[in-house]
Parts: sequence; C-alpha cells; structure tokens
Amino acid sequence: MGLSITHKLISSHWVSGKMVPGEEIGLKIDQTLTQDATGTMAYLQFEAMGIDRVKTELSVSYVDHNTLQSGFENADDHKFLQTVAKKRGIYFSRPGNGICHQVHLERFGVPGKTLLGSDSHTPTGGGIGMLAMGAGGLDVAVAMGGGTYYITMPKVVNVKLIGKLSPWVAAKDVILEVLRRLTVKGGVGKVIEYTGEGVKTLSVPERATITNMGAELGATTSVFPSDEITREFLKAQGREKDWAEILPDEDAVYDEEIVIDLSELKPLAAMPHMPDKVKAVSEIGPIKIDQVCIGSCTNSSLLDMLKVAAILKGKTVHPDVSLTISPGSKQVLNMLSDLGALSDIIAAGARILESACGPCIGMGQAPKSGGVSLRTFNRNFEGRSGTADAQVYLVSPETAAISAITGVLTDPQTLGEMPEFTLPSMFKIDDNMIIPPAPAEEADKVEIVYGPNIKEVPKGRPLEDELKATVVLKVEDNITTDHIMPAGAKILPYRSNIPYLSQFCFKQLDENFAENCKKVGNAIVVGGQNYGQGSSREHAALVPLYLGVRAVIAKSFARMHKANLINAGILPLTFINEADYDRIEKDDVLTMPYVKDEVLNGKDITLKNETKGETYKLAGGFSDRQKDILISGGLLRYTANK
Ligand code: MIC
Ligand code: SF4
Repeated sequence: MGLSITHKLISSHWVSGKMVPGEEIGLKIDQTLTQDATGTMAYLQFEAMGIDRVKTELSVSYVDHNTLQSGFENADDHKFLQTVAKKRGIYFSRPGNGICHQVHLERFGVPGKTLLGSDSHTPTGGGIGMLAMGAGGLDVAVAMGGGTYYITMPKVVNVKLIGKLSPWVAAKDVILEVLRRLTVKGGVGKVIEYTGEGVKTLSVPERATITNMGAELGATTSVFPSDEITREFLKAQGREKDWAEILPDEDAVYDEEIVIDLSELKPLAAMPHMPDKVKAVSEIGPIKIDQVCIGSCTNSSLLDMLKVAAILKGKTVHPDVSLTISPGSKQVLNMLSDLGALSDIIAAGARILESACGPCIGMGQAPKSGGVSLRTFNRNFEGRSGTADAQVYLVSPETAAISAITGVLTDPQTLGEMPEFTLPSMFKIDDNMIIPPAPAEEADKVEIVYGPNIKEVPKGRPLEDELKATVVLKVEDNITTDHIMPAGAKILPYRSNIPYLSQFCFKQLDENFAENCKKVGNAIVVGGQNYGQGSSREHAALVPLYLGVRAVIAKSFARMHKANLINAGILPLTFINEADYDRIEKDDVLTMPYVKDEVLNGKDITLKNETKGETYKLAGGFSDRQKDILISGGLLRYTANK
C-alpha cells in the first residue's frame, strides 16, 4: 500500500501512538517558530521549565505582530524576546525583517522536516513539503525543550489539482474554492494534501498561499510535494542544499478525495464575516469599497507584490479608496525597491506599511464606520479589523489591486490582458536582520530583560473529585479565538499581562463576562460546533483560566484551542446528546459530582443541572496523557510533577 506525503512525514517523525485516524500520536519536532504576540508566553513557560538551551535543530523567534509601539509595552517585549533568544540558542528575527511565515519559508524552511509554530498559519511551510503545524505557546515551549508534540492522527484528504489557472485567477482563489466546498470546520482532524498535474503549474509562493489559508479549514495542516519547482525556489534563495524530493507514492491511499479543475476557477471572494462565505466576484457585483489592504502571511510574497505593482503602474488609487500595502519581508521590500516596482506602487498612491502583520491583526488601519474593506488576508471575522461594523471581503491581490483603482469590487477578468512582469531568477539574500544566538559557552553572560508589562503566567488548579460551577456564557457555532480573546492595537500590547487582558475576554459577546466570572468563582462556558476556531493563541485559554473558567462544554472543538484548554487545565467536554445544548442556559448552576474519577477512567461525564433538576452525559475522549494533564491542573504542573 503506497504512502501519501503526509504519511511519509508522520512516519519519519513518529515517536508514539497508533497511526490510526483518531488515535493520539507523538511526533518529533525539528524546527520551531514563535512570533511576538504568542512568543512572550511561550518563552516565559520555557523559562519556567528550567532548560538551558533549545534542543531542536532550529528555533526562530520573530517579531511581526506588535510593531506599533504606542507605549513601552511592545518594545519591552521585543527586548525580552531578543535576550531570551540569545541566551537559549534561538535565532531572533528583528522587527522589520518580516512576517514569520514569509521569512521562514524564504530563509529557514526545509522540505521533509517538522515545524511547530505558535501561530495558526505555520502550515505555510507545507508549501515546500514540510509537516508544519500551529500550536499554543506552551506546546511550542515543550518542543523547544526536546519534548514530543502530540496530535490526533489525522485523516488525509487528497485535493487533486488538474488543469491550469486562467489569467487573473490566483492561488487565493484555489484556497477560497476549497473553503467554499469544505467550510471552516471541514478540515478538522484532517491533513489536506495537494497532488495531481495541476501542482506543477503552481510556484512555491502560490502553494504557500494555499497551505497558509488551509488554517481556515480547521485542518491540522496542508502539504504540497517537494519537487523540481521547490528545488528552483530554494536555489533562488541560495539554499539548494536544503532541498529533498518528497512525493506521494503512485499508489498512495487517501481517506478522502476532491478534484479541482484549476482552469474552471473564477476570481472569488469570502464575504463578511467568515472565510468560507465564498462567492464569485462577478456574482457579488460592483459594490463600492472604502479600503483595500494588500499583504499578510497569505499574500505578501515578491510574486504577489510584483503583480500588484504591474497592475498599479501608471494608475491612481480611486479617490474614495485607501490602499495599504505591506510586503511580507525585508527581502520582498528590498527587491521591490531594487526592481523599481516600489516606485510604481508609491506613484499610484498606495500607503506603504512596514513588513509586518499590520492591519491583518488590527494593528492600525481600522476601516471607517460601516466601511467596506477588501483584503488579501486569511480572516475576516467580525470586528477583527478594529471596526465593529466594518464589512471585510477576502480576495486575491489581483482583485484587490484592480478594485483599488476602480473604487468598486471588480472582477479582474473583465479588464483585458494581465500586465507583464518578470520574476528575477535569484532572490536578494541578506540575513543581517536575523541575530544568531550566543554560543553555548557564552550564554551565561546574557541577561534576560523583563519589562514591567510582563506578568506571571497563570497556573491551572488540580482537578477536584467534584466540580460545581455556574454557566457564565452560552454561545453559538464557530466561535473564534478572536471572540474569546480579541486582538487589535489596543489589546495586543498586553499579551504578556494576563490580568490586564482579562477585562477584554469575550467582550464583543458579553460586556460583563469578566465581572460575571469573578462573581461566580467557578465558571463554565457553553458552546456550539467548532468552538475556538481560528488562531493558536493560548491566551484564549489562559485568560479564561485566570478568570476561573473550569470547563467549556461544546458540541465540538477546534484542534488547537482544545489542546490549549487541556494545557491550561480547563476541561473541554462535548455533549453526547447534542440536544442537551438547548437545555442549558446562562446562570444555570452545574455540578459534575464524579468528574475526577470519570476523567481518570475514561467514563462518560455526569453533568447535573441543579437549576433545572436534570442530568446529562458528556464525553471527554482524552488520551492517557491528556487525563494526567487535566488531573494535575495543566501542562506546566504536569511537567513539573514529572
Ligand atoms: C492571527 O492571525 O490571529 C494571529 C494573531 O496570528 C494568531 C496568533 C496570535 O493570536 O498571536 C494565530 O493565527 O495563531
Ligand atoms: Fe500575522 Fe495575519 Fe498572518 Fe496572523 S494571519 S500571522 S496576524 S499576517
């Protein structure tokens, strides 16, 4: 029986567990990455483990999220990250060097390796045949310490690409089509593997756009083969020696298969407020727009930027539109400048932002009230832009650039030939913004600098025999981590300060969430399907932990958030009978009289609704390791006990 790429990568990093879908498996992690918004917690946790130097082949710490520096907080965090990196054997990518996923693909990623990143879009690395996964900061800290990373053995979906994209149709449209078909929960428990003749028509940056936004499917990761095109890309990055061929066996077996004929695709857009609300641009029609933002880890490669520059050349941005452009890395920005394309972009009236996440995470550029914003990003969750009633559409760079000129959402296929541009055969290589770690023998001399914004990491409580708690919030399906722990320019600077962050928890859905939690002491949140989708931010678990949330009861969970809850010592439980969801209300007092015994022995969990006088059954479905973590009161305590 032939192996898929996914199975090859898993087998070569397998540490423990049965490779049967649904079973927990342990994997060896070769490389890690962190970014600043999740990195501070990850390194605080790494420090708490008392390990001198990272044990991975390569670990990189990026600064790309909190670059606004409207107060001392971000700059303090940057210094902390820089000093930890130097001491502990980690490469430090300075602010200005670019978005973690873009830079990692350019400078560090290696086909065939595993990569664990404290950011949900780490699967970008799947574009060069890596098994690249997002996780909470604590999981990444454990991996940096040489610990095994655990996932549920995924099913593998073969997305067979045939044909070739028509002019004006982009890689973004491919992933939007996958999202349209599978939805934001369609990838849960699965790896999305791309095969077929169509793969050969896609360059590495295009493949990386597709694997990047596979995160929005809820997938464990996405992966492309590493082939001659990958070799060319690495060669152009001066890294041909890192190349290895990784192809699926001819008779590889998959759990599911989807066929996409690239030649049939049209320019698409995800409409407000979900990445899977996808329609053809032509079908949505020429709606008037206020803002266009081009960039983010999904679409900020040199290829994307050169296309945009070619479209903007000799034109002027529409008077009613504000166009921002954030090149993905210093390399991209530098080359745009050398090639003269930057000049075309500036001349057209675009507002050039630094090479960072920027508007994608609400770090500036919030649209006007009720404004319509076209973005080449990967998420359009309500309020994420910084303006509660903004209408954000996700589109390709081509659609974005043309619409910025016309002032309305425009199908690029209606505008004649795609302008010509040439992609250089070599990238400009200069890693002067990457600081290598101190040699091990000098590490002692490096002092880690903690600013006043850095507060303690909250610790979970060991599980009691019986748990009594009050329902403080009941929410619908597809609740995102942006709902649980919002980001944006006003809040993100406090990612190292859980007490301060806690006042913003669930604020969009309930003004008084934090206060109510404090009032009841022990709190429970009730959720629908796919609870906690979106980002890897463990703050969406650590803040509820700080506020006294002891359990989340939902119809189903997103992968990374479930792992983060367990790591924090919060019970993620699912309804055995989904109809019970309707029976529980806010303010109901719930008890789990035998919870410890039931978790420990893998039994169904008895839930008594004291307010309604009813009893329900819940499922945990925990592995032995997860049971131990929950009973110890979280991964930090569990690791300390060991
Ligand atoms: C995001 O896109 O939401 C983020 C910000 O990159 C997050 C990480 C974070 O919350 O810091 C992610 O996707 O994991
Ligand atoms: Fe940054 Fe946006 Fe990518 Fe998250 S999705 S890493 S915020 S660019």
